[in-house]
Amino acid sequence: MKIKVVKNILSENESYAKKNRAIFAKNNILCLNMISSPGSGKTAILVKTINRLKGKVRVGIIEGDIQTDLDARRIRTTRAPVVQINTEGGCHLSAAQVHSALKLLPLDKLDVIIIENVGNLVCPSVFELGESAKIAVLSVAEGDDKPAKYPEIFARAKVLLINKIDLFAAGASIDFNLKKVEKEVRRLNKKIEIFPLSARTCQGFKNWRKWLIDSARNHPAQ
Ligand SMILES: Nc1nc2c(ncn2[C@@H]2O[C@H](COP(=O)(O)OP(=O)(O)O)[C@@H](O)[C@H]2O)c(=O)[nH]1
Ligand SMILES: [Mg+2]
Repeated sequence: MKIKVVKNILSENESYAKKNRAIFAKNNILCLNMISSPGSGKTAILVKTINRLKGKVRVGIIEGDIQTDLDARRIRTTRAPVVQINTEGGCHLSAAQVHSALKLLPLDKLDVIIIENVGNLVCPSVFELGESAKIAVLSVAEGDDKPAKYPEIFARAKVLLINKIDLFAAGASIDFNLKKVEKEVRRLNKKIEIFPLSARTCQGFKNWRKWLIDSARNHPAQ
């Protein structure tokens, strides 16, 4: 019985994901679903990314959090359109929630929509939102064993951003072997693009920005 309930939830989610995909295709929008643990730096990366894409790519944001509009306020400082969703305890965004948020965004004026999912490495990787690609974020402060412990998201993501690399230069005492993580992640996912960067210093942003601009221009019709 339990299995049936899970199946129903996933198939209802899939029907909204399909509707969202149709909306993105109609408006020629690249949609990215950003997934990580809380505090890895998703919002900090988004603020710096939006500011670096001005004049090149028009970005809209959907913010998912359990409570508060704190992240939407941070995004608003960039003047990018943003919609905050509060899941009130839910550990991931659903395609239906994203569908409602899309009604509040100026779709005809956007090239890319980035969804910042609820901070969690597990549940958000299972619920499709209609995105073209998942972007995983892992910060060096979290330890280098996370891809081995939580393989699903690293196996499904198109891009991995390894954030907070400024902590190496700052001499912080952290156990994070970049080469080991890259090897482990590529074992799970041969095609993944990996960009080590820092939302604090903007080191490494050049390659991530280029990937976004190229993907916004060249993504296939969904
Ligand atoms: N040193 C350092 N701190 C960062 C970096 N990116 C984010 N932070 C800090 O990490 C904390 C969590 O960042 P936030 O963007 O809220 O993460 P989110 O929960 O994934 O959205 C904040 O205190 C940020 O200032 C970075 O590249 N380097
Ligand atoms: Mg955030």
